[in-house]
Amino acid sequence: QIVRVIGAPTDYGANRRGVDMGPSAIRYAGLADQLRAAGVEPVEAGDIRAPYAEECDPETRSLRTGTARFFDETKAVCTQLAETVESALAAGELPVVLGGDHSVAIGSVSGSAAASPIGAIWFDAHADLNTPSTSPSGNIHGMPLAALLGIGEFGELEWATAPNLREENVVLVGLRSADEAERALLEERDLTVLTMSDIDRRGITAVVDDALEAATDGVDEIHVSLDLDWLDPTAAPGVGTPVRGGVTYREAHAAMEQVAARSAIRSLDLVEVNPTLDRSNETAELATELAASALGKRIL
Ligand code: DIR
Ligand code: MN
Ligand code: MN
Ligand code: MN
Repeated sequence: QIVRVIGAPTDYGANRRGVDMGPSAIRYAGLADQLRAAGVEPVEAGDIRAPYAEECDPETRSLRTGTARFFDETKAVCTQLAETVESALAAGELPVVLGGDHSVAIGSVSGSAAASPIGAIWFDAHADLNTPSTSPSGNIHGMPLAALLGIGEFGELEWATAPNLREENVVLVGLRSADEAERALLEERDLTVLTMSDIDRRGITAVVDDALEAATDGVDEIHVSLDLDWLDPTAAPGVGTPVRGGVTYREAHAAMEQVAARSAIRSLDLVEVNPTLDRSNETAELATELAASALGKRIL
């Protein structure tokens, strides 16, 4: 299996944070070697062109009534990324997208779902279900799932939605921070939510079993979106929005190994690694290890 490694070095949060250095940090941490250890063959595609925040026009920051900062830049990056992911899949490769902030998932998932239906598992402390009008921050990294599902203002934006992704096949795992509008959405919609409390009560294996079952109901393959803030900050300090009470290092590996065992993974994101906040590139290393587990690396 050829794995196409695609960098998407965005950092379009409220203040420039440094998450745009994620792709470089993850490569430097030894992603290619880890992937080879997983028995796949990495091919480096380089980075999608993403202008630095300082190059961008500060006036391009709002969409209709609400706010989505760096909307135009995010659209440009995600459109290119979607095309790159789609052509990797057409060539029989498995795309691994290195963020960048989580807004890049709008591109990776829409590219991944372009040709045929797919499920998605969001391993994340957050729900990423805000829209420009509900977002408390205006940061698009808190909106990618809403965009892909065409929720709110995103319904009119063809580039941002993934019609081949049904919400019945979307699963959030490890949620522990949701804004008010996100809670309301989760009440009324058909996404599956498995929170940290579910993991506390039932254990990671039972929870990931349920996640895989829901995500693959009626579809053959899944996209895995791994926001490194899914893990507890003690294991993954190099992220922009850490939330205490996340999964442990070992739970994260167990989850990824379980995903690999189902061998239904079509594409993978590794996002929100921020080297400026990290401890000697530990979070980037963790991202490479988890990618290897998700793609089939085993202890024996
Ligand atoms: C928050 C934080 N819900 C927001 N979201 C984050 O800004 O919309 N997502 N950090 O990863
Ligand atoms: Mn996220
Ligand atoms: Mn998050
Ligand atoms: Mn985020």
